[in-house]
Amino acid sequence: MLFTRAIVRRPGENFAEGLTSFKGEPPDYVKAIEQHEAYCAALEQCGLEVVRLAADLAHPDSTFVEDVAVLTRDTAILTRPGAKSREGEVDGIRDALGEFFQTVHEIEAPGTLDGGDICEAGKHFFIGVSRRTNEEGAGQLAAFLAHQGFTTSFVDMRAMKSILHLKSGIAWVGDGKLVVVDELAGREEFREYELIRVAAVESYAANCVRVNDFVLIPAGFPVIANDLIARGFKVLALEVSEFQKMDGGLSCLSLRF
Ligand code: CIR
Repeated sequence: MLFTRAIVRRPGENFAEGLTSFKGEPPDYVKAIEQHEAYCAALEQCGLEVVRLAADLAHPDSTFVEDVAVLTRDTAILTRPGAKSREGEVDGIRDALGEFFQTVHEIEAPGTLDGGDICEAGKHFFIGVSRRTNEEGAGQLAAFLAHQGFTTSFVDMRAMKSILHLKSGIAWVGDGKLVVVDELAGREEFREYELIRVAAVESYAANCVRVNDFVLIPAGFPVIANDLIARGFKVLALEVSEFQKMDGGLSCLSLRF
C-alpha cells in the first residue's frame, strides 16, 4: 500500500539497557541517534511525513515501535508484547495512533504478539508464532484481520533459534515477492511467492522494508543490494549497526501507514 506517514520514537539514553542476545560491545548512543536521524530522513525521501515521538526512558526498547501495533489502512491493533519489560510500551503509543485511526483494537491476555512477527503481503498477512507471539495472540489478530477482509497464515518459528521475529527473516517487497533467509525459504507457507533469497552471511539484510518506490536495506550487504537493484528495485542502504546490536532492524524502527 502507499504510505503517507510513519511514527518513530527517538532512542533513549538508556537504549543499551534493552533486551538483546548480542554479546559484543554495547551500542554507542551518539551513533544510534545519528543512524536514527538518517533513517527518518530516508523515510522522508520515500515521501512520508515522519511523526517523531519523544524518547521513553521507562522502556529502553521503545524505539522499536513496530512491535507495539499492527496497522491496516483504517485500523490500528495494539499488541501485547511478549517480553514483560516491553508491555508498558503500548500505553505510550495509544494516543499517537488515536490521532490517525478511528478504530483501535487491542490484543488481550493471555494473548501475546509482537508487531515484528507480522508480515503484511498485500491482502494476506503472515503471522509468526514465536518466542514472543503465542498462538492465542496470533488467533486474535487473525480474527481482527479476517473482519477487514484479509487472509492470514501462521508461520510456526518456535524451533528457530537464529531469529527473534518473523520479519527478522522475511520481508514482502510487493508484486508477489518475498525477501527471505535460507532457513525459511523451503517453508510451504511461501510456496506461491517469488522468493528473493538472502545468503546466510547476509541474513540480517532479510529485514528490509518496502516503502513506496524504495526498498530500505541495511548497509553492508552488497549481494542482496545488487540482486534487488538488478530486479529493478530502487534501494536505499542505511547504516543501522547500533540497532542490530539490540536485535533490532530497519522495519522495527517505524510504524508505516
Ligand atoms: C527486543 O528484544 O524486543 C528488542 N531489543 C528488539 C526488538 C526488535 N524488533 C523487531 O525486530 N521487530
